[in-house]
Amino acid sequence: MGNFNLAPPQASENAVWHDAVFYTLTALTVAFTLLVGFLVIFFAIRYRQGSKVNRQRPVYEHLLLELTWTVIPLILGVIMFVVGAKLFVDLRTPPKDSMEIYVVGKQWMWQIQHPTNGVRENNTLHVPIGKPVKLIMISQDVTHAFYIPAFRVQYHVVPGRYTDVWFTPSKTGTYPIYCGMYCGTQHSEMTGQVVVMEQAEFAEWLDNGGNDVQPSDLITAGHDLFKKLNCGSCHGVNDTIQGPTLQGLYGKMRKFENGGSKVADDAYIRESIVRPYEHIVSGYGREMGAYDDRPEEDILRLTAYIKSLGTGNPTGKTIDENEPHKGSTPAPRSHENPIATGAISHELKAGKK
Ligand code: HEC
Ligand SMILES: [Cu+2]
Repeated sequence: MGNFNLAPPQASENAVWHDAVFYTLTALTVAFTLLVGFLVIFFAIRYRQGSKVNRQRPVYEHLLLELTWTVIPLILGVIMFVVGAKLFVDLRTPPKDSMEIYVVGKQWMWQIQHPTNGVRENNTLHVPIGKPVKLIMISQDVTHAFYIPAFRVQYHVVPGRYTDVWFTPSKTGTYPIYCGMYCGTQHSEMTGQVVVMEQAEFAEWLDNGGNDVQPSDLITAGHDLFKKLNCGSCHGVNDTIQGPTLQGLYGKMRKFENGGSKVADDAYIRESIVRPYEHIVSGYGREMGAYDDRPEEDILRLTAYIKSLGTGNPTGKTIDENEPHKGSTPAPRSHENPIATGAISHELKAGKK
């Protein structure tokens, strides 16, 4: 409960005003509710049937009292209206010099593109501190709502029409993005984060093409995906207990647990990722989960990357993110390849099942 907050941090210039209006309205509402409630109860008790109070001269009119309870709330109401209306109009009027960023909402993710150099990011939005940012938004399917509580902004993201929302970040850090409009099964998972950076840092980030820039070639994209999906935790530079190496796999003859064999071509690699249990490599078990929920595009990328590690290793790439599960049996070196000695299948069968 240590970091339980009643309200999100105020990370945009408008958040301060938003909260001022919100809390003032809340305080006024509570104050008047208490005042009226108190008077109701007080008079109900004082003038209850049979109480011995003086009822000789009832008051039917009292101009000063009536003016007081009319004019004071009127003034307060007008002040709140003017401040609230100004805030509302400001919020709907992005400054002319705003930095523009495009946002596409779709079930169930946010795709973001920076127009200056086309940097794209998914579910992450990098913005500089102290500069007005205008998001131009549209939906690819149903109505969503782009919501950043720390900035106190939310606006509809509608199919077939551009909408916009703007803010000036005032505090560096990472804050959540939510979808604020129910949009189907995984609506609650349609989240992301906005990263507020120092201006210089942001300029550098943008110049470097962003962290999540989509690589244009398949192999690099496949390599990124390989890292992201943690394939390297089982597939390293050498065969290990966790899994066979994919180095030089393409075009190699594979032997299977059930006795069959096959040349590792594109189709085999695809099948090994999507339905790994179809052909279990000799010496291993059904350790690998099926990646059958990935789009074909991803499988293509992974296949291209694995091919690039192929016989002869034309790109000179090696799998570098090989970090077999920490705390498990240390990875055997290739010169003592347990598959060659047949040791691994015993170990696997004895230890893992
Ligand atoms: C939990 C460990 C684990 C993870 C994670 C894993 N694999 Fe595997 N993988 C294995 C094992 C064990 C085998 C050998 C048994 C088999 O054929 O299913 C294998 C086999 C393969 C093969 C066939 C290799 C050969 O020698 O014929 C390919 C290709 C492959 N995996 C690709 C991937 C890719 C791509 C990913 C990430 C998307 C991945 N694997 C993630 C454990 C893993
Ligand atoms: Cu949504």
